[in-house]
Amino acid sequence: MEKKFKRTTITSALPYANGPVHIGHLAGVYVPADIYARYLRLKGEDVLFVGGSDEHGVPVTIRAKKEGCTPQDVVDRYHNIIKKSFEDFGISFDVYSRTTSAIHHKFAADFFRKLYDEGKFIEIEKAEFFDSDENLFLTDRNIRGECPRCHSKGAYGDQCEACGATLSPEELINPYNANSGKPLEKKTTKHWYLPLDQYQPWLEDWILGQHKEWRPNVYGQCKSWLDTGLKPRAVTRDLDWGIPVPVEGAEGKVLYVWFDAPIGYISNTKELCDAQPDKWGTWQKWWQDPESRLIHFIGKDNIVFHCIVFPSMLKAHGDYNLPDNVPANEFLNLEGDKISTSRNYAVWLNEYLEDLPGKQDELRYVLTANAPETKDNDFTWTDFQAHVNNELVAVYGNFVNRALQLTKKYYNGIVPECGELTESDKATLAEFADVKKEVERLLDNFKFREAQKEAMNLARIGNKYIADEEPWKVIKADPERVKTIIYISLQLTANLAIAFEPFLPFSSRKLREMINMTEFKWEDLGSNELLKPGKQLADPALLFVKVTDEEVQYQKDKLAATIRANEAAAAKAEPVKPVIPFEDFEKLDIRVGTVLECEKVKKMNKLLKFLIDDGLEKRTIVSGIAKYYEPEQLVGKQVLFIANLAPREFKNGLVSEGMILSAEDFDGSLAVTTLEHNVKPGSMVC
Ligand code: B3M
Ligand code: ZN
Repeated sequence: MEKKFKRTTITSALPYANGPVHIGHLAGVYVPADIYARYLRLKGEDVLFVGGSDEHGVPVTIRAKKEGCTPQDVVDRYHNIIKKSFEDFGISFDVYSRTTSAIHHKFAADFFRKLYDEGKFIEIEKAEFFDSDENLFLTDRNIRGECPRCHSKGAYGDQCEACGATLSPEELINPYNANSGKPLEKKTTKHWYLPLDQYQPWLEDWILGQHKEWRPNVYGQCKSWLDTGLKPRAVTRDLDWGIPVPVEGAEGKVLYVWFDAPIGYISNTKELCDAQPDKWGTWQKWWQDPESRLIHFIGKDNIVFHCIVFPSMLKAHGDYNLPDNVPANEFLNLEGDKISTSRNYAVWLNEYLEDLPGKQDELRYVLTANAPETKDNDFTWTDFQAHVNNELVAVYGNFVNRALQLTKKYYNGIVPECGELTESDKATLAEFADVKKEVERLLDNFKFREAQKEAMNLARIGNKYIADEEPWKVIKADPERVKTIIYISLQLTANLAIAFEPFLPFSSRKLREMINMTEFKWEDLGSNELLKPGKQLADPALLFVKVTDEEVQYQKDKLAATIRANEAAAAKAEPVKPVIPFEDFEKLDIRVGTVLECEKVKKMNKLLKFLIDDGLEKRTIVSGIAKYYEPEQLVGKQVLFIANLAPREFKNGLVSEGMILSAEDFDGSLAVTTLEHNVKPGSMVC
């Protein structure tokens, strides 16, 4: 049985304030949450849309260390950048606050304290990895070492990226600090744990039994966590950045960021309600009244925290509503690659608007059209251009422009009277009356991608109608009939302004201004009396303009430059090989040789064959540098070569008696080593 709710509390994941937000965040969390909030508001429902920055946690401290500033400096900077990006993209939060606020600190500490006092935590003491230089316990992700399964170096404390194994730091061979490379020792420390295992039976019933309607990816992930069996989870950390654990004997410990962050949804609500009690009532109304419904919008990496950990915290506390739904999205990739903050591989929202000013709705549209609702999806600039040009410009914009231009041309921009309806008029009206029901059904089920498609169908209906009716032809023979055609087209136009409002708020507003529609509500969608005859419309302007090939190329070039920069950085970061004793070096006989002859090798286009004067005799050496030199460039030059390397035979029978030394540049190209001034051939290199 459907429960009836009086109001809806919508939360969207609090982004970490250690970098700007990118299109992946927007697509996965904020655009869908915003569409939903706008839709409910348009329906006249009571809605609260909560956002905020997640400002604690280790990544913030790492960034601060790298930049030589305080964690507070880092979060101040990014909180402001992120907040502004959300405003710029029309994400209509009712409150956007931050977890460093005094209200939040107190609220989260009180929450912890209540659970602590009621004996809801267990205390566990155990040895953990510790870096004595930095006086720091390390998180799993900041510990690296050799994988116990595949023995690749550099596996993380939680996972080996080479073989995919899930690991714990204890399993790593020779663990070291991922940031400094320093080997780690172990030190005993005490923490408080939420015994999730005790909540397992309850969670099984609540999620697996009562929430079969959740998205399959969400339900499936919960089920797999539950099938594996839940374990107690630490809710405190040894760290000097965060909310101090409000318990005696907990000096130097803070609440784990994933304990305090979701409480931020509640404390941010409190901040809003305390500031405007007349408008919002009490925060308890939004979080504890059983007639309020709670919806969390998140990305898939946050599912366990929002479906298992946070609900267990709320359950342990006892006074709170549990989420009604958690429509988590999968990931958005970019041009076939994983978006990555640390590799700077992303389309950052602040940069997008610098490059493509005013095109907020274009991005919102494309991100929803490609929303990663059921599987990971890919954003490409070519696809972005196609969606904008072929749909927003050619369908929606084109229809609206035709309807408004014709009204201006024939009726000075005044809405004409509607005459008698033909069968085709009636069919068109019936078609767009149906769209409302369909869009609603989809939005109610968090199917934003399909819902937007339906809205676009309205515009397609309009385009087809005008194309079929050909008012520009009919106007000569039957001017009365054209009034009806334009009247209907204008009603469709007004419907589009409503239907697209949740998805494309900027262009919707622009359109409403053009048609002088001040009042509008979702209920009106499907009506053919939105614009009354005699109403004066404003001057039409284009709703959307095409994205040019140059704009697309510019963005592609920018990403390519990032990839190149990353490759260069990775090459630079290639660790130095293990230390060797001097005797090992002495085993190598490196000498100077003079190139007597040099030629290409038939059918082996990478190779050059050298004849070298090595001081005693002539020897042949083959080297894979043909791509970088013409043979004649090198004749007469003195090069360095290894004289005592075992001879190597190539497929064609050619034997190389040594190896010429070359330097490999970061782009993979080779430069042969030569001498600053000539010496006798055969001279030793030492
Ligand atoms: N800051 C993780 C993330 O941005 C985390 C979400 C907190 S929601 C309470 O993916
Ligand atoms: Zn491995």
